[in-house]
Amino acid sequence: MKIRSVSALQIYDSRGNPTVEAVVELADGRTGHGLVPSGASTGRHEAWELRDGDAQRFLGRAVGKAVANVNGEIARVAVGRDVFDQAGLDAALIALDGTANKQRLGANALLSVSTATAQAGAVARGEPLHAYLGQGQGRLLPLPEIQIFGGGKHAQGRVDVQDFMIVVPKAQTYEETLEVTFNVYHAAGREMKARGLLAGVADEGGYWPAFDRNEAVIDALLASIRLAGYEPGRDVALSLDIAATDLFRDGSYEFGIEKRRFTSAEFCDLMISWVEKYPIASIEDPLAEDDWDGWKKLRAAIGHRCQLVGDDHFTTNLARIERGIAEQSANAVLIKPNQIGTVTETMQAIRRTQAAGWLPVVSARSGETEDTFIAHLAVATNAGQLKVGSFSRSERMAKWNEVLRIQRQLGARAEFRGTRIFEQAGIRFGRPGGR
Ligand code: 2PG
Ligand code: MG
Repeated sequence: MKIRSVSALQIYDSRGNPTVEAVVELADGRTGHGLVPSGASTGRHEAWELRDGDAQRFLGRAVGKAVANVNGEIARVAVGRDVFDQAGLDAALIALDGTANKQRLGANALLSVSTATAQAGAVARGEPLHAYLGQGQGRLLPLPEIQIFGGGKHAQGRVDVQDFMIVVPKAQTYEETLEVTFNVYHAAGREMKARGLLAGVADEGGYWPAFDRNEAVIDALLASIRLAGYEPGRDVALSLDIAATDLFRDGSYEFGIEKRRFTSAEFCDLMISWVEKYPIASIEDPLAEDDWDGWKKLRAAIGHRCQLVGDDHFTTNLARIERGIAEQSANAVLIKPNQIGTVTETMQAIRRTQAAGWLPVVSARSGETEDTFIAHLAVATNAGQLKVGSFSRSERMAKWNEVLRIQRQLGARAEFRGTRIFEQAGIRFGRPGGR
């Protein structure tokens, strides 16, 4: 089935910022759409997000150039191609851009067309997207990592740590994870309100607490878990995204709200002490993107008992993942399609992670859209984990809900391993009973 036309328009993400939607139209008139998300705590090694930079319009954030690139150069290369040749299309897009980080045409322009093509391919085959992408091999429903409190750049630095999330070892099914999360999320909201600590809701829908210490948020999370009737560690475990690249300035790590500075070695020790003290199953970006020595030290110290996920550290970039595997700097990789810019490269990153015995965590961005591509990607690749923010706001719930629909489509073939996925990577997290 041939691609008849490719076009784009400027739409808006969950922060109201402009972003790109591409439409790939097939010879028979059917279409696929690709909507691109946008990060706030971005890594230096991410593929380039092209914005117009005209301060008079949308504070420089308009995406008219990216839209024009889709309508012009990219459309000329894509039109007439076989929609089922995703790898061929993605290779052509990469070659057309010609730069190492996709800065000429913009990774947002390229990804919109790459995902729209995948969508159109699925439509043309008459298959759900997960089945099309995974060639029918996807059946593992992901373990959700769901945010309860948000901080960092998503809450104007009101606390330093960016994501305070939970995973649910207790859950035997995907639905049970959602029910437990609902209970913890609402208990946390009630608790914050009662204590007069609620400053608002952060970018990904988690509560935005007015605390003066980062560990006070962890304590509040543990209290919320108990309030909801669960035992921390045994029933519900913690998952943090430190987003430490944002805390790293002039060679040291800084907790702004606590007015504390740490060397890399001290920050590693702090992370180790948290894993000893709290029932933490996973930590993302515990160190800055290029602090390779710190990462290696941490992995050697706690990699057997805690998932260590590289986000800014790897940026879904195969070369960086290869280096991480060679140097044993982590044991898991956050997967964000817009960090790298094409569907093919994203899937390669997942496969390489899995081949190393590491765990991929498919992730949304803090600026999201109603697109549910990543829910399908997680199932298609049997990635095993999905992180899309909190348990509120439709751009988040759209993804959790899509997994429910996929589960129904899969029927008896669907599988849920929950936190048992960690054992696959030799990670035995936490202590029964928590603190
Ligand atoms: C992250 C993401 C999502 P952002 O750091 O993992 O939480 O944030 O999209 O701002 O990079
Ligand atoms: Mg992150």
